[in-house]
Amino acid sequence: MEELEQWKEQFSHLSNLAMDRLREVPPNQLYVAAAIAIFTTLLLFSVRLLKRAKSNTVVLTGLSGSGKTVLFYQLRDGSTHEGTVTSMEPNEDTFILHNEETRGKIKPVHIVDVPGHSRLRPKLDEYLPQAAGIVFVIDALDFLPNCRAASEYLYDLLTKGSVVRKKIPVLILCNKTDKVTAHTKEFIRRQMEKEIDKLRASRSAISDADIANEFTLGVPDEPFSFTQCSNKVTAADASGLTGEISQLEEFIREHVKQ
Ligand SMILES: Nc1nc2c(ncn2[C@@H]2O[C@H](COP(=O)(O)OP(=O)(O)O)[C@@H](O)[C@H]2O)c(=O)[nH]1
Ligand SMILES: [Mg+2]
Repeated sequence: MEELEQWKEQFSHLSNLAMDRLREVPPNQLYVAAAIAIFTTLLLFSVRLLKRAKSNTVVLTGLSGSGKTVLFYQLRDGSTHEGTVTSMEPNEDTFILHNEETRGKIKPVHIVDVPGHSRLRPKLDEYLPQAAGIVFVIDALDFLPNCRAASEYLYDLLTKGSVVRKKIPVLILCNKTDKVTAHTKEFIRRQMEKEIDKLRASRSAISDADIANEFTLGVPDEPFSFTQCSNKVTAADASGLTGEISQLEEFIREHVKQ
């Protein structure tokens, strides 16, 4: 009991001291201090809000003709909109996934379909920093002739500062699997790993002049594998044409939480 009294006394003594100190400080300084404290709190709060608000963006990208626009419409409307003119501008919208409309899900996703045309690739840099996930669409039918170009494009993505630093997950989406001649995702993954392995050797030789690739890929002296990336890289199948996009929807939902 006595100890408690002692503690109380000491506490009131200390708080009196603190109050005396505060009274000594000119009121102007107090106001400034309070203003700074409020301002920082608000700033931190809005940064958190902004971060949260931005994290529903998923970027669809890949070479031209791989099927991004068809996938975009499937996700939004559940149909392909075949016959619409190929847009050279990014397709972008915020919506509730068509397949989820009936399931009572309410969190909309922001999907951006960035055309693979090289002239428009700088557009990607605008969207990547806010992406919760990147879907890299591959034409699994016409894969072999495009393997090198697709691998180069993916290499550039996986070495971009904005992608590596934030460890944005990447889904290699092998599209057009409605046709029996489509290559499997395992095959596509392996071929791309081989191609990136070659690219890695040739790019590091010219890396001094190369400023676009901010990071290097893989482990030196080991054959390249996507598992070595700091980003999580997975592969999945889809057919935008027939609407088999469940693995794509799963990826989106995994990274854009309800
Ligand atoms: N067989 C098949 N063809 C597809 C599929 N998705 C898209 N295509 C065709 O591929 C072409 C390019 O599609 P598009 O969405 O415009 O590709 P983008 O350039 O990546 O936007 C079109 O002729 C589509 O009909 C698919 O899942 N299966
Ligand atoms: Mg398109």
